[in-house]
Amino acid sequence: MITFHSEATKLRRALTELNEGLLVAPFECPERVDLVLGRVREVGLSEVRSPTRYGLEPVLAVHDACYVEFLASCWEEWKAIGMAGEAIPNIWPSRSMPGRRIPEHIEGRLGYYAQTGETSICANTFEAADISKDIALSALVHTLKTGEPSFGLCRPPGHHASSDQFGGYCFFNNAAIAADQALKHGRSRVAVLDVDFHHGNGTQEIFYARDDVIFVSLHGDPLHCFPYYLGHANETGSGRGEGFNHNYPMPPGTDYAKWSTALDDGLARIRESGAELLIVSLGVDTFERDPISSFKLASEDYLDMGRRLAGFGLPTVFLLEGGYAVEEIGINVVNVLSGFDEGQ
Ligand code: OKP
Ligand code: ZN
Repeated sequence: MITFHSEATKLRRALTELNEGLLVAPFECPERVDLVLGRVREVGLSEVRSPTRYGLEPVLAVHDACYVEFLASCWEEWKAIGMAGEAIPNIWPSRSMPGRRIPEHIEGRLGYYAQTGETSICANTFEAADISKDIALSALVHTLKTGEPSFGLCRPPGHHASSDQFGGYCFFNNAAIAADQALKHGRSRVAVLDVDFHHGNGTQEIFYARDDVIFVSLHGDPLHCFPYYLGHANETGSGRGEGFNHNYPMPPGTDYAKWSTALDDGLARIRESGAELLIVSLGVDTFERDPISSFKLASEDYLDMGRRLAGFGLPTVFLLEGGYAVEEIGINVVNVLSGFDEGQ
């Protein structure tokens, strides 16, 4: 295992998250990185390397160019017109006014490119997202070259980011960018397995009509859980992508016995697809004491998860997604990774 990490991921330090009707300190905070890195070092999991810079070309291969431009300039534009706080969207092209014309005013553009309202844009958001995707790509390239597993300590996370919208703490879809680049490096089919508590709606949207990336997501049922509007079991792909999207929504309270049954089923779908590489969107907000989620996984379950993934036998890249605000985020992430090392 090799870990890729950069202190620059911590450059984004938002002050606000809209949660339960209040502006609170964001759950997705820079301290998460220190907790995970601290545990990687504590158990001597792996060497820790700095990422290589890959520029914007791999980003533009999955994200809309105007969306990327918006992210690059949003904070400066917001400040330039004298807005008092962070850039928080509060109006969207919704069902009753599904306008497709992009406004000029930054408040209108912010809503146009936003899925959700909890994620504030602040200084260095673009820079952190840019390095986060470099971490993902560095991990990918290492695994493609050596066949060895790698871990990208990405932050901000990526799996909610769609081709042209940010949300759920995500800006660039790190896993989607890595999967797409793996194809460009000659792999003919790649799997993204999303084990974060929340449905990976962005990854699903990006690959929904494609058969070269199979997407499998295990998550809280969108009838009850964020992101609410995508992630049902009958979303199986469109066109040539039909059969290459598999959702496993599960009710609040789901424990590892039930969860791991879904995992085995999802892995069987990936096996059938003939995928040559496994990218794991590794969120540990399935943990029983996660502050914003409602599954019941225990710390030792993550060891078993890692062992099962190793037993699956594909070259594997782990990319950090969610997992919040508790000491155990480091333990749980590293349990998956050391379980994987053990199971190989
Ligand atoms: C990002 B990732 C809590 C509501 C949750 C945002 C969740 C974003 C999750 N009251 N709102 O998938 O871990
Ligand atoms: Zn999550």
